[in-house]
Amino acid sequence: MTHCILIGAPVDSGQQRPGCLMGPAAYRVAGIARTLQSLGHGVEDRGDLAPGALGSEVAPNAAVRHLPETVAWTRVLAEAGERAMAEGMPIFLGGDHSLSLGSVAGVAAHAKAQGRPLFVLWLDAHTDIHSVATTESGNLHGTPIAYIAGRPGFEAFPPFPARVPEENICLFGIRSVDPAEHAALEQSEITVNDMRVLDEFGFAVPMRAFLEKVRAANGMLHVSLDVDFLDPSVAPAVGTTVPGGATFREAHLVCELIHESGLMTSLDLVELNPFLDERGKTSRMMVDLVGSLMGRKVFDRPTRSG
Ligand code: 5AB
Ligand code: MN
Ligand code: MN
Ligand code: MN
Repeated sequence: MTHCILIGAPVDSGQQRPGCLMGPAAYRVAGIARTLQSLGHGVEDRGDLAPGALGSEVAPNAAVRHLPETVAWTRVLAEAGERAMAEGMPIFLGGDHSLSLGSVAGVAAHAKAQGRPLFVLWLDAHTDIHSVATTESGNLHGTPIAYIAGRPGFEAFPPFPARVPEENICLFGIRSVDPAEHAALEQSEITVNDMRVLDEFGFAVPMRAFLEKVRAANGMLHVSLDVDFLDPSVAPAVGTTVPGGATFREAHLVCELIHESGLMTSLDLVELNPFLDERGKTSRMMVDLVGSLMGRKVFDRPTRSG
């Protein structure tokens, strides 16, 4: 049984479709606490965070939106995340994906203090590896991977506490990559499991391979689940839909494998925009996936990866 710490992060400044700020409320309405409790876990809901006072950071790239807000959120989320890691498993209720600049910073500070390597699993249609300098849309929800990997261009942000080695980062479900991101990834050791790979090998084989790496290194595992990892037919409530995503069963299988590994130590739920939903369908789907991540299954059977 895990002590789950819910941290509401109504971040809406990393993109341009207002509504992600309603995400934490939608997860609560969809029964995230009840779901976790029914699986035997303890739940502590710390309510919603608010960004601290805004600074006057100016981006080197005129396209960039809401830099001071994003920096302020990063600070407050990193603090809350580091504190929660010492007490249980933080589950960040987003909020757009720019919240992961802060959540992963907090988790990385904790892992560093523990002397354990941190691994990051990014379930997403997008690679989110723009820097503040390369983003063309100016939407900072497309940048956290670059910050986490310690890439340049984040001078306006608090220094990342302990950069996550590229070999420890796995992007999974990818099907939309900008040219600057493509160039960055070609020069990197980050694992990119795009849909081409997942179509050929299935979801289980590459997922098990990554989880085995985490286990072999006695690593901590942060999972960042972007709603657009899922196919828009099962999860329409997201501003950046991309066709050809994970189906209902593929997504559940991924979550079941992560649970069976016993490795996950923190989780982000990001990019849910309840304003775009169809009668709560996406909110409920995300809570359902949290159930699988935290141990719901039809039958107990010996795990194959552990
Ligand atoms: B998400 C795009 N690469 O930079 C950009 O949803 C999309 O957190 C970013 O994965 C999508 O604006 C960010 C075109
Ligand atoms: Mn994302
Ligand atoms: Mn995405
Ligand atoms: Mn998105």
